[in-house]
Amino acid sequence: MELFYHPLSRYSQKVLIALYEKQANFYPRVIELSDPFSRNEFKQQYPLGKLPLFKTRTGDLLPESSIIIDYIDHEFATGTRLLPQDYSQRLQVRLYDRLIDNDLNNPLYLLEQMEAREEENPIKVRQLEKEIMLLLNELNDKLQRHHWLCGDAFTMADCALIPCLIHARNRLKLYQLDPIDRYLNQANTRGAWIQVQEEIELTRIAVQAGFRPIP
Ligand SMILES: N[C@@H](CCC(=O)N[C@@H](CS)C(=O)NCC(=O)O)C(=O)O
Repeated sequence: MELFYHPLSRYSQKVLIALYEKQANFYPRVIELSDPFSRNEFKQQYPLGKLPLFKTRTGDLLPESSIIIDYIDHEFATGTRLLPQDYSQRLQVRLYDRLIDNDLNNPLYLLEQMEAREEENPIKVRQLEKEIMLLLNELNDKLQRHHWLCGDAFTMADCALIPCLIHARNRLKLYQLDPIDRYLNQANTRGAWIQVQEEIELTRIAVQAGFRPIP
């Protein structure tokens, strides 16, 4: 099994956390989407050209972070169960996974794109920040009642949330939201996330030193 990914892509980080939680064996294949040669080569294999992408045991290609996590949770009996067996609990996990991708990860990405392009549009920035804060406040309330996002157990919803919160932390003053702050400290002691963070750090250092193109 192979994972095509980039260590600085949040959707890739989400899947990496899941793979480490499951103690799954896989071949890591880092793809530099910012490098035209590497991008074209990847697109020949997967024309939509998005990361992460997973090659299954039977050689099928699976895109979409949540679908990949569903597959590996089913495929590996080891480690953390990421999608609860109970139907209503599983529905909650799927719901929050969708909300986080659509209403937190994607607007965060739009903000980063605007910054990278040095695009001046304060109204759009405020609108995106408001959208993000609406969901963060709801997550904050939920975390007041739960240890992990959807209960006592770590799930796919946490795989989706942790990388986003780390990126949102400085920009959005998350330390004012106590339950989210507590959750972040707790996430920082989780083995799977520590492993992902190490790779993020090494990649950042390589990008800063000019050894790798900026994603
Ligand atoms: N819904 C997809 C989103 C994947 C996605 O947007 N990946 C970004 C990197 S974080 C990407 O590959 N962007 C390159 C592009 O859009 O050309 C998932 O959950 O995996």
